[in-house]
Amino acid sequence: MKDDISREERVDNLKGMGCSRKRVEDARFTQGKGNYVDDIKLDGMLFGDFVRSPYAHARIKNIDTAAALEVPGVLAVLTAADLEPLGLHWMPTLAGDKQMVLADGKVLFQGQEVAYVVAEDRYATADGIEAVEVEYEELPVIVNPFEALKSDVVLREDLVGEDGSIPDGAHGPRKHPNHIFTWDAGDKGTTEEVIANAEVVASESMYYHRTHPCPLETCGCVASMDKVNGKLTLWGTFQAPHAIRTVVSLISGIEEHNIRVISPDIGGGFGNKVGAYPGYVCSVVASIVTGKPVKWIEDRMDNLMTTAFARDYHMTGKISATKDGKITGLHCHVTADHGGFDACADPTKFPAGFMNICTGSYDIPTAYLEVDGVYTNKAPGGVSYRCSFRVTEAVYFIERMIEVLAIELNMDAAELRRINFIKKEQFPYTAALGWEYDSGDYHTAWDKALKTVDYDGLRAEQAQRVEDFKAGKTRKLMGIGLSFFTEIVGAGPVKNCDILGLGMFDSCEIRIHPTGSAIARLGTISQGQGHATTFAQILASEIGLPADSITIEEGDTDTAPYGLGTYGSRSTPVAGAATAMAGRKIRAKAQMIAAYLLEVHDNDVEFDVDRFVVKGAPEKFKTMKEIAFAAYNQAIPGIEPGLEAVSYYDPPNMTYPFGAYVCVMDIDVDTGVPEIRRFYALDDCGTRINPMIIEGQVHGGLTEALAVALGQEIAYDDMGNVKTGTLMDFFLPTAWEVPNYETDYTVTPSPHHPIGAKGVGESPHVGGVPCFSNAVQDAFRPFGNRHTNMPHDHWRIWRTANELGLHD
Ligand code: PCD
Repeated sequence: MKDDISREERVDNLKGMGCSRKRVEDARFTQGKGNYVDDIKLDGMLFGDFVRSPYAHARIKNIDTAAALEVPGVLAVLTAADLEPLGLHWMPTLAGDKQMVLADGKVLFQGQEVAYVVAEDRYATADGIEAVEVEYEELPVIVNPFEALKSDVVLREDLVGEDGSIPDGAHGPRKHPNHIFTWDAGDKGTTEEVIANAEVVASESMYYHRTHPCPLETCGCVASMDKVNGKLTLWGTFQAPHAIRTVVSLISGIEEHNIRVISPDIGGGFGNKVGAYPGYVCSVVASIVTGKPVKWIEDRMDNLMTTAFARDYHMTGKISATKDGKITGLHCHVTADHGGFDACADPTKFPAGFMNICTGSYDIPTAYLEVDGVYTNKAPGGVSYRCSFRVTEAVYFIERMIEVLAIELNMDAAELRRINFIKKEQFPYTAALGWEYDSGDYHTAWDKALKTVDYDGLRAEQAQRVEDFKAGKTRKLMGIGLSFFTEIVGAGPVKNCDILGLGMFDSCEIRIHPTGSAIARLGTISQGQGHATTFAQILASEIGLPADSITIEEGDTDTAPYGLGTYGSRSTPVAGAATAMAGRKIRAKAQMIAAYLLEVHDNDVEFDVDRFVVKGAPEKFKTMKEIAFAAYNQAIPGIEPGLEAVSYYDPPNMTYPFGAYVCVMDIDVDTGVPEIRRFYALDDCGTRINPMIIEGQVHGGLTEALAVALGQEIAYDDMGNVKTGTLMDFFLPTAWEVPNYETDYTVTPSPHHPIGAKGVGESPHVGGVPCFSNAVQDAFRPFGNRHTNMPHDHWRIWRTANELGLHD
């Protein structure tokens, strides 16, 4: 048989890996046909919402719900006292701590959930909330973690013995009632010795402020208990639907097969939707109590003030080097502000996430990291924002330390990076703090970046600008921001990584239909990343059916295989690998079928794009479409009918994407307004599945980086009031602030991933924040600046200029 189309056309028809296939989900998103949790409307559905504390720290003297229950439409008001008999007034957090579902005796942060009002509609609920009377007795507030460790005020009375003793926490001994854990990594003795005897040492303290991912869609759920069949269905904004099912089962006692968790379309997750919130628990209880479906949807202020924050790390570092700039040691101490409950979503063994990637992209012989977690009167969380596991903090830390060391050495910061990079031939490379980097070629990426932006030319221009400024010819300074980052994404392996005991593998199940189309289901869940587009591309290349003929389904625990969800850029490294592996199982069976149909031995056929051909006789072949039909409709001796496969993939290691970023910025010293003239981003995420989607991911991550570096902040006053709880005060960049990004890439495949792919979603944020910050700091370097803290909003930039005497 002869084909009328060429091999290239056959490849193109598949729209497989490497193709900028248009996003299949956009047809519904752009036409308003998405189905988000608030679009779910069920018969008789009720609405629940919270009475929240106006105080950051207070004792609850009394809650009077009588008047609320009189409000027309109000059906129930839940308090901790109602949840207590069910054992649901507290819930476990992802970090091994426990958290109040509803205020039990006291509140620990502003906005904390005090009572849950259930009514016939949202308006009646709001009226009911107004009518609940809570008597508070104010307690002293602590918003500073350093003060918390010195204070006599005990925030978590539940964690102190009656005799005042301090029992161990989930991560070992605690040294003060407000202390959560000390966690360390590396060689303390050697590191301190190396630094004490070094030729050059640079020290710096920096604060990576508290911020929030602020997804377009806030968190919410609909709980529906079918008492007749004993089935609970829970729709919600869950980044990890299976984990939610298991946790709901464990804490409610409902058997897991009677719980169906569904994540419908999600309007951005960014880590905000990984954890479990009191709203989920209260909605489930309310549905069980009333026998009706109950919806809970946050408003914007609830979302900003009470759900998973990000960062809030106070970091102090020492970096040592030889006179010619070879780094010899790194020391880092972190005071981590976790708020009122430790609800960080880090793997169990890593209470400070992957902060121990803080040696960055450099060959540093010895290092030591120590992190102290602390309770304060702030909201819990610490999971989120385009970096689940504290990689952003780690990369910010090392990329600032490098800049400070460059100042100390009076050396160019690009050159300092170059001479310390881990070399290509050193991979796989074991870092001083324990990680094994899978692959990298940093020098190639760095050289490409510096050449593209004409780095030397930029430095010459900057020097001229400094002269002109000093001569009074301009009021604008020029900053060149550099950053080179190494990310760590794709948790598992199961042996290292679990969350609350749930091992971090992932899964894919494929069912090929007789006519040669397919459905694949995964344990992950897209929140906008485009999984329905890209996972079909992986399969198209693996099994030779067009991506357009493959449906990808995620997020329904009744149909999808068990998986740990989407965060930490783990979908491509873990579920993407599972997809390829399941595809290969399909291919192996298809090979046997093809051989049978072609009347040759299994080993005499080989896969070619969309078919199996007889080796040496390409005119003899069976297409995958034909094979699929035969799999169902032809009796083949020794082979059972059907064409399905499943893979549960436990990765041998994480993947280590990296990138080189350069930002060129002009700063008006009189207004403090920065103007981003150029932003160049080179990303290496190994094998690229969909270049267009990667570019979109980079644009999104950089824009969130710009936000965090240049203004976004969850700020508290001394009384624990959130000062930035609305979008009037919380900076969300728009097209107005966002520059034109130039994207670029190199490809260094992961050696252990079946298709060589690494994650990319988090990378631009991780690398972007230090790049924007370094640009601001670099503009002031010629005038004596060493370090100023983010966010670099207009007034802080102005203040830096002022402090450096540039307004005199
Ligand atoms: N890719 C390709 N290639 C490669 C890689 C990748 O193509 N090599 C693509 C994929 O397929 C997808 C994306 O890209 O689609 C992404 O991916 P990844 O990296 O793997 O990731 P994932 O897992 O999927 O996701 C996650 C991420 C995160 S983490 C975040 S934050 C964010 C990002 O993602 N989020 C979001 N991005 C995004 N986008 C959107 N639109 N939305 C959202 O929400 Mo976390 O941890 O959670 O914090």
